[in-house]
Amino acid sequence: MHIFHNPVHGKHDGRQEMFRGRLVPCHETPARLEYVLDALRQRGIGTLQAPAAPDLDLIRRVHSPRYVDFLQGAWADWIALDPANAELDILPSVWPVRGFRHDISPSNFAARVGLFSFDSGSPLTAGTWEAAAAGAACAIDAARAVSSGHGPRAAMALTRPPGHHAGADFFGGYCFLNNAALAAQALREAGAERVAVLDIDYHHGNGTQSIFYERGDVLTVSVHGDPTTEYPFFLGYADEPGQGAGLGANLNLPLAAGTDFAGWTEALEQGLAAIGRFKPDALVIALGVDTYEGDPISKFKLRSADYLQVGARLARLGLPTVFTMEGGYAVAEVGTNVANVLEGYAG
Ligand code: OKS
Ligand code: ZN
Repeated sequence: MHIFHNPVHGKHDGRQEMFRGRLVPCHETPARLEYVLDALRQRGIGTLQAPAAPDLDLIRRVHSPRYVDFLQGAWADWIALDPANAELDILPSVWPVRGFRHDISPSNFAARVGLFSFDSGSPLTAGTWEAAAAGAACAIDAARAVSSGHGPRAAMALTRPPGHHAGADFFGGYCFLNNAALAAQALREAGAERVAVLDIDYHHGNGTQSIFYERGDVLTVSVHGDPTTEYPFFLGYADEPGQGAGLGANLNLPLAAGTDFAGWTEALEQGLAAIGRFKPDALVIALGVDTYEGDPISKFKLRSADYLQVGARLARLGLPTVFTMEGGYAVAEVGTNVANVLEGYAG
């Protein structure tokens, strides 16, 4: 398996996120990826390669150009406000909720940050753009790698920051560019007529869903903690079937907090059945391992050995497959669990 890893992921290194009235240390840390890299190297899984330069045109076909411009320039704008800001991260604090205008372009920096985000848990730092763009390049290159050969092939975009919460024009949930959506779009443009995205992170992939909600060429399926109690709360319910040309091309499978591997597997099988009916030419797996029983911010009960079976089950689809790295915060076990998925997949 080709593994595109992001050599500059560590440049995205948030200091703090807002949680219950306090600033607390970020869960989404550079160490997460280093554990995965160590586990893969130790077990000799895959060949690691760095990505080429990011295809900014493709990124601008998935994300709105004005959002990409904002992300690219945000840090310079922040420093321009006050050079002392270099010691601080950018954290959103004001949002245009119901009744506000979305068709305006405020020049105030806090207003622009709010226009392009949805929570105060996702610090934007000096190196966020560089890391996110290189991560997007990993996803695009992984898609192109599985498109170029004959028969089923698989590649992984082993990157952070993660991507599945990022929408066409907003960041949040630690995500800035939607790597899974970029992989799906790259697969389409490389010739796959129909692409399925299966999101098995603990959290609903709201960004991916919203990007493809009105498209019939990309099926989005997500198995996740019930948003009634779990982040991102405002999307990810069972009654979101897609719209317009995309009607019938979105499937949400929310599960109660506390769900174990048996219950989770039942939902996975429903998702796989929908993917089978869709008859995709290629597959993207948004792979979060925050479904692990020891995850500090999530509430499913998967065990490390279960991930071997998950990988084996996904391989049985026999489709060209791109994995993107999403959540997982039991830092020391993230490496074991991701490596188990890939080992199970390789068989
Ligand atoms: C509230 C908690 C934010 C949870 C973000 C979830 C990130 C994730 N401050 N998404 O898949 O793992
Ligand atoms: Zn997650």
